[in-house]
Formats: sequence, structure tokens, C-alpha cells
Amino acid sequence: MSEAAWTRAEFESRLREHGRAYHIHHPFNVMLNSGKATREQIRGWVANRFYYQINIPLKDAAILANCEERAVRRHWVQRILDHDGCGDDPGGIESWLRLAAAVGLPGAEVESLALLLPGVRFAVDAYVNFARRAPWPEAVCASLTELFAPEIHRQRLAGWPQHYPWIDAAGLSYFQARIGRAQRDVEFALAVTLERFDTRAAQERALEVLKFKLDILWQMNDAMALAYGVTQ
Ligand code: AHQ
Repeated sequence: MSEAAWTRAEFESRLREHGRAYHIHHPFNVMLNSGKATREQIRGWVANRFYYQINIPLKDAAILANCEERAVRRHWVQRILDHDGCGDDPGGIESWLRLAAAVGLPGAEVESLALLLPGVRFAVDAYVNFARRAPWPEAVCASLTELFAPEIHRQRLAGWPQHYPWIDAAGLSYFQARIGRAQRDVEFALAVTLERFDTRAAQERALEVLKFKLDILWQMNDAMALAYGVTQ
């Protein structure tokens, strides 16, 4: 006899409980957001996270390609435009290059991926490849790490200007824009997840998928901590 599905409230609560494994708690991120990072560590983080940012549209395009439901695609397509830009909006990837310039990294060096660490590349590629082969609701569910993202962006905006006065605060605009976009994106992704994962087995699978994505973010920080050190 299979166990009864959790109520949607219980299921959501279990998804949110996974926040304790979010990379906001990783020592490398704690170092960044508590003002202890060196310029090299910040530059390494910006250069490596650029690879994550440029792969988000590829990940989201994979979801669109796998999704036969127009009502879902018409929501999801906005994520690609948010990063690649559209019309007068240069997009989040351009904002990330402004962050790179603000921390003293030439855009050409960042775009060359010369500073990309193997562990970051493999973690990000695992995310994109997961989105390409997994059922599209699972890839939607994987994006729910952004349930916890507004806080990490708020920490940066609140702390970096006084921790790192050498960084032009205009370069932090990506984080400001992301707070509202993450909240909007997560609202839709959570509704899809709560609706589509409707048996106990499917709900347990959703938790596994979220853990997988949390591990991707954690592994990126592990690779950067190993390469750049963690200043206590
Ligand atoms: O800037 C981020 C972003 O655009 C996304 C898209 C989303 C996804 O589809 O998986 N996740 C995500 C995240 C972004 N920034 C990370 C950060 O720490 O700045 C957080 C990350 C996430 O929580 O998954």
C-alpha cells in the first residue's frame, strides 16, 4: 500500500526545510557576505559564477524544448529574456559583466572562461544536462533553490558596500534586479511543483531533485573554496 500524498502545505513545508542546505550557509559564501573576502576571492567568485549565469538560459531553453504545454512555456520564456536581455533591457548577463568590471575583472577575461574552475564547470554542466534529459517538471522543481535566493541577494546588497568599498556599488545592480525576478519565478515554479508532483512517490522525488540542485550550488562553492581559500 503506497503512502498517502502530503497535503500541498506539508509538501511546501518540506521543500522549504531544505533551505538549511542552501549555499548561503557555505563557508565560502559566509566569507563573501561577512566582509572577509579578498579581492582575489571576490574576482574568482564573479568569474566562476559567470559560467552559471550564461548557462541559465540554456537550462531554461531545455525546459521549453521539453515542455509541450504552451501555458507553461509562455511563463518560462521570460527567464531567458531576463538573462539574455530583450529590447532596451540588456539582461542579467550584461549586468554580471558590469559586476565583473566593478570588481576589476575585464569583460573579455570573464567571457573567455579562463578563470573557470573544473568543479564549477562540471556542476553547472550537470544542471544543464539534467534539464535536457529530465522530465520538464523535474527541471522546474530544480529551480526552487530560488525560494532561498532573495535573502542571499539582500545580504550582498546590505553588506558589500561597506565591506568592500572598492567595488563600485553600481555593479551590484544584478542582485537588486534578481530579488523581484526570483520571487516572481519561484511563485510560478512552486505552483507547478505542488500541482504536478501529486503522489507521495512523486513528492519524494521532488525533494530528491531539490537536493540535487542544492548540491550543485554547494559544489560550486566547494570548488571555489579549494581554489581561493576561505578566509576565517
Ligand atoms: O542569479 C541567479 C539566477 O538567475 C538563478 C536562476 C535559478 C534557476 O533557474 O535555477 N537559480 C538562480 C540563482 C541565481 N543566483 C544565485 C546566487 O546565489 O546569486 C542563486 C541561484 C539559485 O538559488 O538557484
